[in-house]
Amino acid sequence: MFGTEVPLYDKSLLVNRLCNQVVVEFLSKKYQGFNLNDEQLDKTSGERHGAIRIGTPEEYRRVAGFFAAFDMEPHNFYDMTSLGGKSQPIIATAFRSRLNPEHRVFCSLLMIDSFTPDTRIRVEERLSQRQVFSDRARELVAKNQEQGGLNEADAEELVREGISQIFKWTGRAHDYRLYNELCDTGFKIAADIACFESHHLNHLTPNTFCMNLYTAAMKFCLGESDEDTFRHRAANALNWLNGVSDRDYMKLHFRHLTLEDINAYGNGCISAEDISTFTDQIVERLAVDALRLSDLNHSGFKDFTEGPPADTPILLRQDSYKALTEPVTFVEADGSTTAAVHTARFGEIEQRFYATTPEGRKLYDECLANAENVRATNPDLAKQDFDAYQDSYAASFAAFPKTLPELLKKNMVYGRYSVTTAGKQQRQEVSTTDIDALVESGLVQYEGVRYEDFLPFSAAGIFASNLGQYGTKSAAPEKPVYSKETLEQIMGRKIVDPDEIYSGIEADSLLQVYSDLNLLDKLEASEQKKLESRSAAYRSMLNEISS
Ligand code: OOG
Ligand code: NI
Repeated sequence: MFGTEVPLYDKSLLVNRLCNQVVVEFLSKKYQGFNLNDEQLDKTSGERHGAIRIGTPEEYRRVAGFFAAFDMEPHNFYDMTSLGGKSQPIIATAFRSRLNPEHRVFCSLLMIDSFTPDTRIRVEERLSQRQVFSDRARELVAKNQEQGGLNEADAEELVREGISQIFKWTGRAHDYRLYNELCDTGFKIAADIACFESHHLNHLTPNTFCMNLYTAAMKFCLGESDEDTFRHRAANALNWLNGVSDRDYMKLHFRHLTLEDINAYGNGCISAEDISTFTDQIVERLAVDALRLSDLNHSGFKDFTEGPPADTPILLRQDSYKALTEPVTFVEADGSTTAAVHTARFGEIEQRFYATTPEGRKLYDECLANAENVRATNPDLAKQDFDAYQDSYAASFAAFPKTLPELLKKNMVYGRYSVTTAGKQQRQEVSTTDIDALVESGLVQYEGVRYEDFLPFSAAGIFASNLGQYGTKSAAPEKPVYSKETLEQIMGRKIVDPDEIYSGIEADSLLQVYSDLNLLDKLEASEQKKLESRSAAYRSMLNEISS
């Protein structure tokens, strides 16, 4: 549906697949025995998140019911109203499955109490006149709720409702006067929601194995950078990839592989000559007519990536091509029409890394605030001298460890631990309960837990650069305060706290390791209690969402 609606998105998927394929070819030179077949490549490149923006609590509740039919629960609460200069009148959660988190929908709710009473009434009036869910779609959502599932025919029908109406872009809008007033008073986000007919997808976001390669490729295909610039950036990206693609990178990016698979790969080698050969090949593969994105309607690509710098493998990095200016027909109550344009739908990309602990997140937020301050002193640096910009941005995150073992040791990210074959054989002789020592002696192995959620500050940056409106001030006399409970009440559903999941996964794995190595007796009672309570919180949350 979305590929048909937005040709540039469809083409950007080809660029992404090609870059991901190059990364796989590159890594199979570095790791003898590693490869990905087409199906695995499609599946991994095919991960997505989408974003929709909802107008009223009733609509939001219905959308939550729709996603429940796909076993997608609300995860995490995002308050976009309190992000300083980047604030938007939005609160949000993201629907995803806990077990298969690869497909997610970030779902915003417009908070009209931040408008002046007059605007508020008009926005409410406008929204009360649309029916995004047909009667049949409502029926199916209710049926799913009552029965705890749908049969195949009903499920197919609900999918059809989704793509033929609920999430479909119609190109029609209503009340041009209200639209213009909202845009002019700094509430473009409200115009994007209230004047349209459906919960159209704002964007879909595929998954890249190498952000710097993809962004360079997009700028090249969009005609924003020449071949020399692209060669330079692509070669840098591949050099970087060569530096960071240790076996932990392999586990993080290719999740279908086991640690045993990865450990069995032989060591290959990438030379400077290889990098230049790969660069030549990418140029050749991108410079084809089918990928000349500059021929399509576009507004360019963002100049810098949101999130951590490339050398800090935490949370997620995101970037995007900028929102397209698309034709819209405004249809008024008297039947008259106005041809106009609307700029909101953009094309994101993301690369996911390790989930941070609260300490890790705190350090990230500090580094980010510092990086934002530095960027503000020279906002055009990314455009003028990209290498210098990247170095300067990375410098703000120097305090962060750069590899998984260091990140785990410093308790910055969550890990999932298990006993190795050697550990199983030597379980009688093990005495220490120190997890780092157990890892060092080869008895225990680990992998990082991937971050499956969103970053409100990055999201705000993306909102801002695409709306062409840097933040929105509340016009209400008193700024309302929103909490997770506000949204839970609206949906009639509990919101999952992702930190409880990440922490629970780690705690469960540690308890299992201590049990497998007969170490539970030797574990300090307080330590055991802590792990058990993290595990119990995780379990009770799982029960709560499945009931
Ligand atoms: C949602 C912004 C949030 C992300 O990737 O952080 C988001 C929106 O633009 O509606 O999608
Ligand atoms: Ni997004």
